[in-house]
Amino acid sequence: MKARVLSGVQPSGQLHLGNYLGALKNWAEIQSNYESIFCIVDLHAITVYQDPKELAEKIRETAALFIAAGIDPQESSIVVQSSVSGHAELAWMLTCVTPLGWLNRMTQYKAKAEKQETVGAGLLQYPVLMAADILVYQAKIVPVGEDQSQHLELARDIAQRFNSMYGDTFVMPETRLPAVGARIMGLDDPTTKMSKSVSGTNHAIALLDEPSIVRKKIARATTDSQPAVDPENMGPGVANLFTIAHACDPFITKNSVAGMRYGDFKKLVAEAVVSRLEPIQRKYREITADRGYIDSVLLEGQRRVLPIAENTIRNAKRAMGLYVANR
Ligand code: AQP
Repeated sequence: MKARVLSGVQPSGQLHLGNYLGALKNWAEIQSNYESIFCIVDLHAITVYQDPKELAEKIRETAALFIAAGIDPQESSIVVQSSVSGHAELAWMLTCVTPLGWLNRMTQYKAKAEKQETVGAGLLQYPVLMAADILVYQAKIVPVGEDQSQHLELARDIAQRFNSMYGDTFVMPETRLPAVGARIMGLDDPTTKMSKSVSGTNHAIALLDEPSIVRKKIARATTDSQPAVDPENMGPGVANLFTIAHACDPFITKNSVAGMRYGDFKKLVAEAVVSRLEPIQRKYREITADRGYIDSVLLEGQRRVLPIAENTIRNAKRAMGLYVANR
């Protein structure tokens, strides 16, 4: 039997190159070796305010981008998190075994809370819901970018605590980071992670950015005061551009860029990104031409995974002594 893989993306804005190189590309590469479930985690997105109309559109757009980036809906299940109630149900059970101090330590919570006028309880709760996403499917492998490593450790701690309090119920999940591209930084500030929720026109490259926009953004990317690429001594901006180029085209290596003037180097990076995005954008246009297609994929994904989630919920309820009807 194939081991199960679970991962997700929030439909909270435009998917960017960090999401692709840190997550989607990796998913597409490993999907045939596992039983894969890829989620559009809309319940996570609402931990900060989302415009309802936009969120509804983004959920479908995100699903279409999964497929355009190489996720095969025949092979993998593409699921909207809120369409399987087991995520939220298990999250509550796990909340009750999670010490508050564990959540207060999460760096992403601290960073996001700083930006909110009023911090919703859901923001603190976010990593418990993420643990539930993984554990409800008994997933063994969780391919994510580096920013999620701390949340994954917490998911393991929560699983362990539940298992030791109530008996073995959950499979222990493992983090799987990509070899290259685990942490793509913002073009405007190479010390912060490229992120959907950071504003600014030159922060992120969206997967649906036109080639002219990609070229413009990379031309403006922050570098440093050196004239040319020194592979042994790259500043953070140049190192980030190199990582992007190498992840998009493995033939671009430190040797091949050594001594290049920054202007030429940026052109090379831009062309590598444009070539990578072009087939994704073409496929995206094809898929979205048929409005009903995405809904049919999401319905099929839900149908496939529901029995797995229901089985885990039954087991977790029995373990805790909650009511389960005798049938
Ligand atoms: N910059 C990144 N580099 C590599 N991987 C990344 N991921 C996200 N950013 C990078 C990975 O993409 C998957 C989905 O993550 P997400 O939906 O949380 O994406 P986001 O862009 O981080 O979204 P937000 O809404 O802007 O969240 P915050 O503000 O929390 O960063 C994950 O596997 C993630 O690791």
